[in-house]
Amino acid sequence: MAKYQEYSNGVEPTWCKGCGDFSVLRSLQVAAADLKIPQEDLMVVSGIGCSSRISGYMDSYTFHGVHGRALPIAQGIKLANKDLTVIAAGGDGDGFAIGAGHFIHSTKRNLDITYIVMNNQIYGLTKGHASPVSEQGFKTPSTPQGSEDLPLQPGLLSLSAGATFLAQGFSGYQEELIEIIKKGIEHKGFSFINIFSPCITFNKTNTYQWYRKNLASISQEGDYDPENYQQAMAKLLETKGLVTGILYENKRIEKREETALTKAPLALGKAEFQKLFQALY
Ligand SMILES: Cc1ncc(C[n+]2csc(CCOP(=O)(O)OP(=O)(O)O)c2C)c(N)n1
Ligand code: SF4
Repeated sequence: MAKYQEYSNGVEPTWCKGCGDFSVLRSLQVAAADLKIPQEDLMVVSGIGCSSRISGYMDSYTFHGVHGRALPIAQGIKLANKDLTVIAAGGDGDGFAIGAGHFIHSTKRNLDITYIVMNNQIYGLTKGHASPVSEQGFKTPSTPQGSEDLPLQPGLLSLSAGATFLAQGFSGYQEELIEIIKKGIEHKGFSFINIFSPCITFNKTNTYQWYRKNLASISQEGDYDPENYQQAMAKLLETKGLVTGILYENKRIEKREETALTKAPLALGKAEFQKLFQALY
């Protein structure tokens, strides 16, 4: 039986004590252990930000990329070796600002990748700028009079881009979070998991207490059907996105076979070479 400790490289996270990302890291390790994913078959790719440091604490294959680019890197890795379990991870700035285009197109492309966003509704690493999901009126050094923009809703964005798996979790609800991550990894397609993960240092509004008070959970709702797209949309609109659980899963989608480049022959065979030669000359 695999243990979650096997997925830890023993490096002590530099996150502030109490940061929600500790819980996400542990949940990912427990999920990997429960699913018995061999460490050599697990790839964790991240962008840049406090949350993106998560790849630096995993004992698996990892890639700490550049800001906003976890998803293109993850997709390249998955196409090269489809036998890997590929997890992409990062913050709300990474995924919904600079990386927003990649988020939409990765959703649409639906490769079998799990995308974990640690959403603290702020830029933590750069010391508290407003992010695209910060609330209207949110005061930060970059928005001293309060953010004028309406917050983007990642769940609605993902559903409209053609999501086949959408879930939301909260660092403070670890049991639910572990189950969600496991289901996301098991889903054959692009799984988006938006996790409310408080930044205790810079975001004094969206705290653990605030989320506990404001988040609803659909995990306990007996009549909620995750295969119902309209219901998922309605739930997100009704709760303004403040809801946890598996909101939508489309299992009916037929997946195209991805050819693993690592499995393809490196050299051209004689027949292919002749065909190519004839086409050129
Ligand atoms: C191309 C580029 N632009 C900007 C930055 C500066 N930068 C680093 S992290 C970051 C945002 C961090 O916020 P988020 O992704 O939400 O992660 P968090 O730190 O909150 O976990 C920014 C703007 C950068 N490193 N690279
Ligand atoms: S600054 Fe915020 S997001 Fe970054 S480690 Fe500290 S609590 Fe976490």
